[in-house]
Amino acid sequence: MKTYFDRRQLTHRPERELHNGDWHPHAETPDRAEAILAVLGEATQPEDFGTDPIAAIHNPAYVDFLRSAHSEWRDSGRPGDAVAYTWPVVRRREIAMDRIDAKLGRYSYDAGTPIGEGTWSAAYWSAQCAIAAAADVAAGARTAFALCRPPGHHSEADYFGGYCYLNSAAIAAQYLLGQGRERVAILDIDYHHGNGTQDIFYDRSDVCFVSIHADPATDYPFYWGRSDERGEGDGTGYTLNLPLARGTEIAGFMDALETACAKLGEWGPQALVLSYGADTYAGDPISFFAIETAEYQAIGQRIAALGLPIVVVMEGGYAVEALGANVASLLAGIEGN
Ligand code: SP5
Ligand code: ZN
Repeated sequence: MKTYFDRRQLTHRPERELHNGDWHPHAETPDRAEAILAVLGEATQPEDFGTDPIAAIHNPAYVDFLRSAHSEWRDSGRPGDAVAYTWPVVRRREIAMDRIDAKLGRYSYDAGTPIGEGTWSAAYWSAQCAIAAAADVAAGARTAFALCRPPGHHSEADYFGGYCYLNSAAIAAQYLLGQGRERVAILDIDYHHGNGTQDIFYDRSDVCFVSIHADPATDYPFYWGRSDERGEGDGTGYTLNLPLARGTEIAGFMDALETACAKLGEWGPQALVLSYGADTYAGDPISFFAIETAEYQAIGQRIAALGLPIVVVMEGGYAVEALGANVASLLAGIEGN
């Protein structure tokens, strides 16, 4: 299976995140990607598909904001990463905003997602990896792996958050639709609910979003991912959330995966985008499931048994020392090993 990665993705180096009332070293580090590359061996640099596939998902004002946010921050005299500190929670409306601080809050929903000098470039090339992998699958490849970093699934059409800026999985799914697929499924197995992806497709019936994740009653992103969120309008029934308790081991995870695969099999998509977070790993420093390295292979095998072409998009996973092996294990299962 081809792996897509671009070295410019390493230029995003967030310094810290707000958690438990204090600033902590940021969990989403460039060495995550290096660790995966070290195990997979080689990667192909994606071609540049430009901003059109990104604009098919993200709002133009948001994309412009992301592109210039850090230079506006710097020009306003502030050092380091740009971080939001106030959010328009109620009666938000489209008003003209000049202050970078106002824009940061308008286009985000948490204080864990800083924008640095390299963030736009890294997010852009992360999205290009997903598009390149989707283009391979559209051209007939059975599988392709987009080593996306920064991740994407918490990012909505006009929001960043949860370490995510551009929603690579959503961009890949939309790209496949543009290449003549009528029904594309997204299966999200990151520890955290993929609220951005869910929101983007919530009222649509051409993309079915199925997610297995930690119960938002106990875990980030808290406000989304409950089992009664099933889509709206035309999209009613095309969102399926399968929240699991902290401490879930492989058996409980496989039960949920069976339910997820039954739903997808019934619907009959023509391609699958897999949002893969390895933060379900037992040793993950910020998460609380208990999947072991070798067990990702069984997860991959079950997903491959759907018999669909698969674009694998990397999301979270913060146990850097085990990350390469966890990715390799899942990909081996997907490849039918
Ligand atoms: C893509 C993805 O997995 N995003 C996860 C975002 C989770 N954000 C909240 C986590 C808070 C824990 N922060 C601990 C910092 C330790 N350095
Ligand atoms: Zn996650």
